[in-house]
Amino acid sequence: HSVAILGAPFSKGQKRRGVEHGPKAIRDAGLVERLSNLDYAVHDFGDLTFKHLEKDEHFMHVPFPRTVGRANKLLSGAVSGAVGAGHTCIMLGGDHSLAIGSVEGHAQQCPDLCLIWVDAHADINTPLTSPSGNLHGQSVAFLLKDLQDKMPEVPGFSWLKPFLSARDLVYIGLRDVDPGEQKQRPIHLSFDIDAFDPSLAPATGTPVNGGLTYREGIYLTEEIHNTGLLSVMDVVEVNPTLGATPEAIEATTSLAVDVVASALGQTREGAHIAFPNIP
Ligand code: DIR
Ligand code: MN
Ligand code: MN
Ligand code: MN
Repeated sequence: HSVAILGAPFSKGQKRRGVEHGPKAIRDAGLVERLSNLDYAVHDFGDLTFKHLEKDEHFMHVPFPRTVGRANKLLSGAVSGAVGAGHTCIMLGGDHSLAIGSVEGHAQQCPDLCLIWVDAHADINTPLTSPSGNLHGQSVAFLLKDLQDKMPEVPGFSWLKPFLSARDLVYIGLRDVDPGEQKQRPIHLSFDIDAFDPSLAPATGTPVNGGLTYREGIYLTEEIHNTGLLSVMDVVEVNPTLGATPEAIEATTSLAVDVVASALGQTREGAHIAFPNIP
């Protein structure tokens, strides 16, 4: 098994600065070492470099449409390349607008993928419904064929054709699926750290009370690992500049490392051989 790590230090899908430091903060919390300890060959491809566009007028009340569109086009190519080379790909954001390019690049290699969106938010606004204008709250709307006639043409996104059906998407982990219902499809897990309760993940831009417990989040990623079908995972919205204390930042970044390690097979009980006495 080999894992590609792709950093995407990008924040223009929302208005709070600092989330572009997510990739460094998650690496500094020990991600590569943890995955190496799980016996993966870890290929860290470093961080993508995103161009600053001088002229990028609002589209309606949506800021930085061309900057976000271009960043996602670049990310799409990188994810497609990593998956095409046979890696399980971990994309470290950055804000959640990056899921547009991440899922699109994944779909270039795996057109039959399904998408699991773990988030406090649905991120399915269109520019017409969005209260904030922020593109990180609109990622899913760019991907869904079902919403095509509700989506205006946003500058910067002409390269993107919606490809996902609503039935290819779930918002939380599947818990009870009969064997005959199961489909062997590559999984794209898009994990917004704000899905967790703010007591666990305080360093994020839009915390909402009443989130996942540690046990719930890790259960979810353990079950996703057990499917054997995880192909690409996004970890987004870790903003190390928004922790009130060093402890709050550390709690958030080490939680991000835990969910990646768990999605890649780290078990809470540790590695052990079942029934070691039976040959
Ligand atoms: C809100 C917040 N629904 C919006 N979305 C966030 O701006 O569209 N997504 N924070 O993660
Ligand atoms: Mn989100
Ligand atoms: Mn969210
Ligand atoms: Mn495994």
